[in-house]
Amino acid sequence: MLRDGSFISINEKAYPNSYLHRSNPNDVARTEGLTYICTTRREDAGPNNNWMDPTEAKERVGKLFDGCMQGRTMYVIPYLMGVPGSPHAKVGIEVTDSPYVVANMRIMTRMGAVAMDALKANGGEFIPGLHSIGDLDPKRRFILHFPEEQLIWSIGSGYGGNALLGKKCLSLRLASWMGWKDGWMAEHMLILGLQDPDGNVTYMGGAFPSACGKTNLAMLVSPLADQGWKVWTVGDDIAWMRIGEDGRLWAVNPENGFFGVAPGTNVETNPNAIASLSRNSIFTNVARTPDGLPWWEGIDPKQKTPPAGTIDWLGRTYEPGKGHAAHPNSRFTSPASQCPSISPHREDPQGVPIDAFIFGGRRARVAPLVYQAFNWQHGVFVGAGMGSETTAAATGTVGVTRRDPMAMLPFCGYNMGDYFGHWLNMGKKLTNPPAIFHVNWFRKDADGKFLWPGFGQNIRVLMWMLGRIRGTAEARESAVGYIPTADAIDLDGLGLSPETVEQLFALDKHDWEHEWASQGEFFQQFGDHLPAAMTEEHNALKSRISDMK
Ligand code: SAT
Ligand code: MN
Repeated sequence: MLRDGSFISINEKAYPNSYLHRSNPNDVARTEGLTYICTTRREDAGPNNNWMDPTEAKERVGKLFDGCMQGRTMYVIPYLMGVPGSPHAKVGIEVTDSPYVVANMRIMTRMGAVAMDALKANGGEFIPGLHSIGDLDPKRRFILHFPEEQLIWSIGSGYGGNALLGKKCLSLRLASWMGWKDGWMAEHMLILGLQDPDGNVTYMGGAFPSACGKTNLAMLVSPLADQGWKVWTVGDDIAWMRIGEDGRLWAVNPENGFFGVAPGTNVETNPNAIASLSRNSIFTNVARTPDGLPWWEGIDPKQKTPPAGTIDWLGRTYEPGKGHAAHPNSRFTSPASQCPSISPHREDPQGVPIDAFIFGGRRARVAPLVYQAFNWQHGVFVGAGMGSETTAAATGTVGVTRRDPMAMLPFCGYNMGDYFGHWLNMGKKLTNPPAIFHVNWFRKDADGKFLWPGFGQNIRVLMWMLGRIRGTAEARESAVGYIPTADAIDLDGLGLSPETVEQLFALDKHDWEHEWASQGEFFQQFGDHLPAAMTEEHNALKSRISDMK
């Protein structure tokens, strides 16, 4: 790759064994519009997915695969998603003509002998994935999933979730289908452990859309470490969860690395990510300084522009003031084992027990800093009604609010109406269901400034959640859920004015009327696949909003 220029060296002293890759400029993010679920019945894919008939898909896209690897090397990647030795781990085999994909998969999954051993142990069962970068023309780009036969075909893209087939394709789209059929859950969730001053660790799963801070929250460095509060990282993107014999939900991170958003990552916002990416890492679409260092917007909290002579993500000399040096969706691929906060329980085959779910999105308005759902059914509704402003993680307009239930809109491999039903059913089987919360770190004031400091200080919100789980933290009932009472969250030392605190927790009747209507429009497309319980919750919310002042 160094020889053919698809890898560019990075300063070996500063970042041992690390490389830069520049993708094709038309291939810099997941392409949701070119992603399909191919099921026999259209309604199984649901209105949340693009659909193609499986036979038609194979004929149409099969033609594009004809001879596509001619003159290239074909790689066969056996990989394991899940913990080695666990009966729930899944073997995938990806065939690809992209060495960049191989190198990323080597970090993101458990590859090679460990997967072959699992294959022997499970009687030869695996999920095939066929991948070619094709000619990289978006007109001939397709990411196809065949959930009924558990098969993936991807052509025309070499980027992230489009091409690293173990990630979104296998571990979310196909796995969510399997979970639906077999009674478990595959979710777009980070998994973290919150350690209290007595050393007890409580595990939480957090669903946030791509590029909304999952990696930062999963790797949070506690500003209250001297008081004994700490966060452990189990995973930053995907959780597979099963009901244990104790009636609790147990979660495993099926991945082995991080594919994190680079811009904004620095020693202050996420020191654990900086440590994770300090060696054995791949940087995609970041800039490169004359010293051979990777550079992105926000890599240095103090320095806004890169050193003179920096080469931007497109390979041109960067001119200050002219756009970004790094692409907004530039990424680092780094081994999970290099994260200083990695949990000692990351590789426990049974996973870790989950006591809370955190749903959240990017909302300049509407959603308060935190609230708790009244119960499981209401919590499922809170997740289903989630909205978030779009980010650079997918191609398309950035910053428009869209409904993104459980942050799974681009990743649910079946009809989302049925998916809500699956969540409700799982709740019925759990004797000890996680408490459900909604957070919004991104609320802004009238001048467009963030109200909440975020990052490490988010631990204060996690501490309140822990208090709620234990029955020690206070809350008041509001139209949308339980909201912390005035001093139930420890805000000591943050220097927030009383007005800021009030704005953080304020509910605006007009905003919520809009929110309610937008949720209704979204739900309506699922027709009779939408569980009655969701309509019930939506109606109940309406009456609570109308009682608001
Ligand atoms: O899908 S990717 O892995 O490219 C990144 C994301 O959207 O989370
Ligand atoms: Mn993700």
